[in-house]
Amino acid sequence: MFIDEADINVQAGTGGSGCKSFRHTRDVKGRKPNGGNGGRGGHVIIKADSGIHTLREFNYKKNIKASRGGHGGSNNKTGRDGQETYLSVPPGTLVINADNNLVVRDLTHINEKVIVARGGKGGRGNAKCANAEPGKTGETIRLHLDLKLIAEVGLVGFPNAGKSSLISCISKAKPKVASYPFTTKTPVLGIAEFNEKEYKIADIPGLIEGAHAGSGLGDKFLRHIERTRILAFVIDLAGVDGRKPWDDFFSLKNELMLYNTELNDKSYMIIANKIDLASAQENLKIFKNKIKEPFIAISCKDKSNLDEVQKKIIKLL
Ligand SMILES: Nc1nc2c(ncn2[C@@H]2O[C@H](COP(=O)(O)OP(=O)(O)OP(=O)(O)O)[C@@H](O)[C@H]2O)c(=O)[nH]1
Ligand SMILES: [Mg+2]
Repeated sequence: MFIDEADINVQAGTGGSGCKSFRHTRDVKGRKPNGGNGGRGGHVIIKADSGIHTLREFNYKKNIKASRGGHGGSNNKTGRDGQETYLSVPPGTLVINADNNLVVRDLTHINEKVIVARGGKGGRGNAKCANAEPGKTGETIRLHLDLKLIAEVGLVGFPNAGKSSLISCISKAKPKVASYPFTTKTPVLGIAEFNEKEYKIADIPGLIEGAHAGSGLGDKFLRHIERTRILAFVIDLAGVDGRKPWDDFFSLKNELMLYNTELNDKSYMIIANKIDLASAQENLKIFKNKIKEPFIAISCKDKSNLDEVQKKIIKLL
């Protein structure tokens, strides 16, 4: 299951207690305090890990606690620091303080990490202060994790337009392709390469008119194209499902605007797919007249004009 949001409670470890002890000697006056300090509690650290693709783990792991610091010992022995607890999340995860909605860190890079809760300081032993102290409590924080995929290109289109077919043709990602709508239910990332240039491309579930009001799978997946640099509208030029390709294009733009007007400021390209079909040939001229913008007619089936698509992507990037 692909989960892109999670709420968790995090608690860093408490510091170890300072030790109260005295050097043994027959002479009472010579009894010097020698209690060591407690160790620091473990931090809780969130790290972007390339091997993790969803926040699913946090569906059932909601309360996270790091270990406490070791207590101080006699002979000025300092307690061990508590072990850090690492939480792995997919790159592209926004870590948000749930109490004030402020972003703690946007973990966009692989291996980037952030300490979200600091372990409590260990208490001082009686060698350092007259009465040995207890360790300080570790920080606690409520976090909202919000995954927004990081890709350069986002594919947007009606179901069955051929988005998954396209990503399969130009990248190593092989999402399921089928002739029924909403085959793709979760976003898929692929790495494409063209002319020695590499870029990430995201295939997201199909969008239909009224998605902003919940029709189809809704528009929640558009969050995953918010951060892409460019958008590629994939249109079924053949109108296999009985709609008009130009209506599809205007509906898609409208849904994007209703979701977030900033999406309309992104550079985009238009890909008219299924040109191998006769009905697509018939629609070609009307499509040109109606949309009045450049587009690339392709066929994922025949693998025709795919280089043009890649060239245009590289140019826009
Ligand atoms: N004739 C023809 N059929 C195509 C072409 N590209 C894709 N198809 C077919 O169109 C159907 C839908 O393709 P998908 O790639 O699954 O479409 P999608 O946009 O990912 O669909 P959803 O995941 O449902 O949103 C499949 O039956 C494909 O075989 C094409 O260029 N020509
Ligand atoms: Mg698909």
